[in-house]
Amino acid sequence: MLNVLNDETVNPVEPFLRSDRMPHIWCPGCGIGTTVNSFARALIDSGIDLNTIALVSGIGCTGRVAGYVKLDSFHTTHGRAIPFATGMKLANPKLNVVVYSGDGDLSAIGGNHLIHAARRNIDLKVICVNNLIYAMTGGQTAPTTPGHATTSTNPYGTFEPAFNLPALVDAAGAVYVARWTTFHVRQLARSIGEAFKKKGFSFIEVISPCPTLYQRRNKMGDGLDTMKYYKEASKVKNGAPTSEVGLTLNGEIAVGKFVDRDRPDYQTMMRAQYVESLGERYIEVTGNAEPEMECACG
Ligand SMILES: Cc1ncc(C[n+]2csc(CCOP(=O)(O)OP(=O)(O)O)c2C)c(N)n1
Ligand code: SF4
Ligand SMILES: [Mg+2]
Repeated sequence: MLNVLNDETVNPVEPFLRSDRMPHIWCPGCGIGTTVNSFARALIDSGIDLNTIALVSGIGCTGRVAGYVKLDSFHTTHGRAIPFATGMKLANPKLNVVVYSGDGDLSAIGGNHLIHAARRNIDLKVICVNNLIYAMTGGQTAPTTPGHATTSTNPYGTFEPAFNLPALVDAAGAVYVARWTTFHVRQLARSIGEAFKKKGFSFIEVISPCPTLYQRRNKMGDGLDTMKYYKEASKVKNGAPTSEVGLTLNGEIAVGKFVDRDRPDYQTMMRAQYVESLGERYIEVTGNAEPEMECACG
């Protein structure tokens, strides 16, 4: 891997991808691939042992990330990436478990898992690509779709109040909450690196274009027009109260690190409770960071 990273003729991100799966399914101008680039940069910069990473996706255009990264990765059922990831973390606490999925997968069908994983402070790094709709299935309204947006299920405009995801996970107890857009590639990579250093439930929202379904229906132009909108409409508001960072159809996008707090994670609390009640009878599951087989990333 190191030789490849020093080879200027190879894109440094390439070793993190399953090139045999290319071309990928994402449309021109889609933001999901950009987020993968930032994720790979974060892995390079943090120097994290790739053998310790398990990446879990649900279903959706974003869910396809699991199939393209050269890591131990799992493409699970719709809405179930977090419970799957929780099981892995409990069985092998030494793993760095990343959940990489879409806004619909994580906050609609998977919404309960999201809030309870945050409440329990399970040590997971959640990267939520928020394109404000269910893209893969045709651009239906999601819990994140801003009011007045046009979608395939609300052709005359949406009218439901949308979730403000940073506020939701903050209220539930997440220890790290940040939001960037696909314009903020470096900041996103830095945030992912920070999340790897935190113990507990970390949530990074990435606002990302779906030019094919969301931008087109809402007359917002193509992928490049959306980058210009993200650049102009974003305001860095580190530490902003998450109740104030909700999104609107064409308005300001508050970005930055909103929450960075410390509290004991689920397994620390579990250990303390069981040691108190069971004493020496408590046998802890410590896990194993050594691969039983060499991982695909070689
Ligand atoms: C149990 C179940 N219900 C519904 C679906 C259909 N479905 C697949 S992906 C998806 C929405 C995904 O939206 P999101 O997570 O936002 O991903 P995106 O495609 O926008 O990246 C839905 C409803 C499914 N696969 N399984
Ligand atoms: S439908 Fe939208 S989210 Fe899915 S790949 Fe195309 S642009 Fe990306
Ligand atoms: Mg979506």
